[in-house]
Amino acid sequence: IRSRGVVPLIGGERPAKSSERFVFFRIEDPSAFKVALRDFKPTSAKDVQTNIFSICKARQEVKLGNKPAVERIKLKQYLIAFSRKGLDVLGLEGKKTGDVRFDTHSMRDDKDYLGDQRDWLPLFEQGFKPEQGIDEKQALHGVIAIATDSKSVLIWKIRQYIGLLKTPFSDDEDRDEATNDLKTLFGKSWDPRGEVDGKVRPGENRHNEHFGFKDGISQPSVRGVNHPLPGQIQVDPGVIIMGYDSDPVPNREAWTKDGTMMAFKKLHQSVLSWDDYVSTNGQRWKEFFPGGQEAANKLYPPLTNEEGAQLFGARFVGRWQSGAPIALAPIRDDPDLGNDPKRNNKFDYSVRDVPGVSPHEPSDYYCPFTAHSRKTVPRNLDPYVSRQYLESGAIVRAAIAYGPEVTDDERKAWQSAPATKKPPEVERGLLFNCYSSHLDSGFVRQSTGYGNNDYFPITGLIPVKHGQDPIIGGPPPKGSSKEEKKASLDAAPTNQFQDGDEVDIDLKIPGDTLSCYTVSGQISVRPLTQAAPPGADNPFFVTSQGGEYFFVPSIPTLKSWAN
Ligand code: N7H
Repeated sequence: IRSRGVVPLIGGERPAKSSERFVFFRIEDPSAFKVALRDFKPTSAKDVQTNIFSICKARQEVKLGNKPAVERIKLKQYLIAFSRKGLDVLGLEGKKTGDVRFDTHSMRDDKDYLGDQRDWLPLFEQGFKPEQGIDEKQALHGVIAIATDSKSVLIWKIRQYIGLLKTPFSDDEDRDEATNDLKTLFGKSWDPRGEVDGKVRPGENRHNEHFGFKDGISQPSVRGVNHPLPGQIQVDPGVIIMGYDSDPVPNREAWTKDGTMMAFKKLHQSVLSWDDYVSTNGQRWKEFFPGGQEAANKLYPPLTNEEGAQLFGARFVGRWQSGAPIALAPIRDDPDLGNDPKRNNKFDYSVRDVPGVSPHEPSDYYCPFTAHSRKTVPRNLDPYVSRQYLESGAIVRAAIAYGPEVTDDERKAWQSAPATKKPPEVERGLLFNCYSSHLDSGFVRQSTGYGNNDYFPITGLIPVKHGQDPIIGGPPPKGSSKEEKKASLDAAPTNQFQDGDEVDIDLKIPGDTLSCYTVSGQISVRPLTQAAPPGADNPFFVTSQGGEYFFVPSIPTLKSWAN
């Protein structure tokens, strides 16, 4: 898997990247494109591991006082992936990947279904006509991701002493150089339609996304490929890579083996609105304190308003900004826990130490059911949902932040504007991308079956309305015209179902007849007191700007396409 698969990150390894560019393209001359493919070298998962190893080794040498073998490590890593239209153009029309969604839909077809509430960027909208679907002459055919990282081993040592955290070399230059090389290589055979650039945040925020939370902590560990860290969720290889154990699609065509599906989404984050919402509501910390008001009154010292705001934000995410899970640190942040990879995934949301709370039932005593990381990976829903079903929904995430840091001037201007006339927020957020062998089991299930589903996680025999995921939630708009959709969102941005509706929640693993079952029943609505999603006047803080589904071929398959 490691040397054949091009997934740039498998289970739990941090990607060696400081900067990443996604070049979205159309293939203009398929034969010439295939000739160029001969000289295109995608980076294998094994290469990524070797790169990380060489950085660690050089740093170790410096630590021991030896001269490192290399003084500057420049990494340029590439991944190529194709949309369904792109595969067709390459001559694979009629050849199915086996992923029915990918074979029959572009992400644009699923815009409403995924709950994307606002207009997309023209790059991802290109030529889409609601009645006819994607315009063949405009559709994106593929993407090349270029991830760069430039590290000076010696300067890193000096930085350790003087605490200088700025990157001394520009990863952007390497990225631009790599883009130019690609443009020369593919020449007139392609039309690069748009570039979307991501960059890790500077200094101590390097591993944080724009709301300030450490990202990339929890990844599935692939059985037989890597050693799991304590508590890390383990999945069979076929959940992530096509053609192995637990691949939900039986009898895939041979060319898909070692490939994977990638879902890309550009997600805008309203950082100032988030900060404001969290700090305003943080003062109410006693209302959502584990154990209730009585326990909150006994806490000594009580939380400051700032700590209350941090707790409020942490209950939205399921982790503190440091990465510490609130399931283990429910009241105050614990940065040592957040930074310790051997402990920061060692939990499964069971509550074992509270009298009156059953350790054998899902409980939201410490962590709300709606917290983003719990919605997307509930870890344990015994006895209601099988572990096998939860495992089958795993994705490998490889997101990177984009956009500038918030400046003091921007913050001041935003804060001083009246509530009804806030200036639009600067374009910044997350270039989300993830991998799994099957879109409906992974990305799509997490978005629609989990994030946008008020009734997930299943916590009893009768569905209970917990609410939307406050980070990625947002129900599909109602109505058919643009105006109707907008009106429905403005009127009720958080309600997908009405009180008293009948719901069916399908817990079926495709291709598996043993563990299929459906929970259905009448809704019992519960007040959303725990960590209520933003209200009508404060819509969701993450807005999708568009994206696409891509198939990432294995290196041998890619080479077999080259002329
Ligand atoms: Fe999420 N955030 O900063 O709030 N996410 N996410 N995500 N996310 C996670 O464990 C975030 C998005 C998952 O195993 C953390 O790495 C933001 C989408 C999954 O415990 C944080 C955005 C989807 C996990 C964030 C965003 C997911 C996860 C905790 C968009 C899937 C692992 C750190 C702007 C469709 C859960 C960590 C587990 C964790 C944030 C998007 C899925 C901090 C800001 C679109 C599976």
